[in-house]
Amino acid sequence: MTTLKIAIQKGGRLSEKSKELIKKLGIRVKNGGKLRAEADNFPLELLYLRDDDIPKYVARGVADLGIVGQNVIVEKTHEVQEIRPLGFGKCRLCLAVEKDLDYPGLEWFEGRRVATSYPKILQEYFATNKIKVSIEEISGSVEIAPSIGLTDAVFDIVSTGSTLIMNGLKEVETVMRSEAVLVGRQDLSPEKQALVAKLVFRLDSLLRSRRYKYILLNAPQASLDRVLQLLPGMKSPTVMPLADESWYSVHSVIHEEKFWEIIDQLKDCGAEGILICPIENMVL
Ligand code: PRT
Ligand code: ZN
Repeated sequence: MTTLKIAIQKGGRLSEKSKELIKKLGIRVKNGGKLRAEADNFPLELLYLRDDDIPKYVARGVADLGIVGQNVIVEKTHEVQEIRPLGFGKCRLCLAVEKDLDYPGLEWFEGRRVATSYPKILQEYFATNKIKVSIEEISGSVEIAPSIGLTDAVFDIVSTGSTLIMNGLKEVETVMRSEAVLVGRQDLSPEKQALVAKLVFRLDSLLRSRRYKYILLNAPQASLDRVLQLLPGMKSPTVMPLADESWYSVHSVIHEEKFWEIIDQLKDCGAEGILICPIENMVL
């Protein structure tokens, strides 16, 4: 039988969220070894790897799918297909300098030394901006490089920014933004493509559900039409009469982007008892 192989980070910032995602896709993973595990209700095998190796394993076909940060995909330049952004592991890759420096602009970097674990992304960025720098590749604790006199600046991943601050540095340029993505190898067999399509169908339903909320409210008959205009729903809202004939119960879904704006307008229409619930899955 055909089995898909998915590579996820073994231990690190993306591991827990990757495992949680697989669970939310309805996949039950049997307790396996440290390096691999199998699912018992979907033809899927999990390979636990270092994130840096995931693009190569997927490109070479050792794994069919992978979950990894876009930063690693871009740095490693292996041919993999980005299937969906996953909404976690969000960060940015930034240039940072000593906090007291009066930074004039990118030209400051001309002839300077920069420490990073992402030399390819950085080299390409400076080449595009026609600035010559000397890149010092180091594999960890990049932030201490200026204080120990190794380099003049750093290029590193930032999420809250507190690591930079703790090391007396400040962000001066954002080079790229990143989040975890589902990647796939090219040239999958038709059987494997069918399995990937099944997983992506579930994933889309899950990702869509995160952008919407289920809303229930009571609306007075006099403003029912206005309330319904505010709540178009997936097809149209559900409307049920209450025991008190001048009131209706209305159920619908709303997009997170317009959430507060709509709630304010509903209140202005006299809506009461507004309940907002998360949606687990949204299958179209
Ligand atoms: O062992 P393995 O090689 O698998 O893991 P790793 O140590 O290389 O990576 P890991 O687990 O640290 O990160 C995995 C991925 O998470 C990265 O490739 C990014 O895509 C993503 N990510 C999201 C981050 C961060 N946020 C992040 N904050 N990766 C690293 N950091 C570091 C950052 O460099 C800083 O030193 O965390 C520190 C704290 O950040 P602040 O800004 O919140 O202080
Ligand atoms: Zn790594």
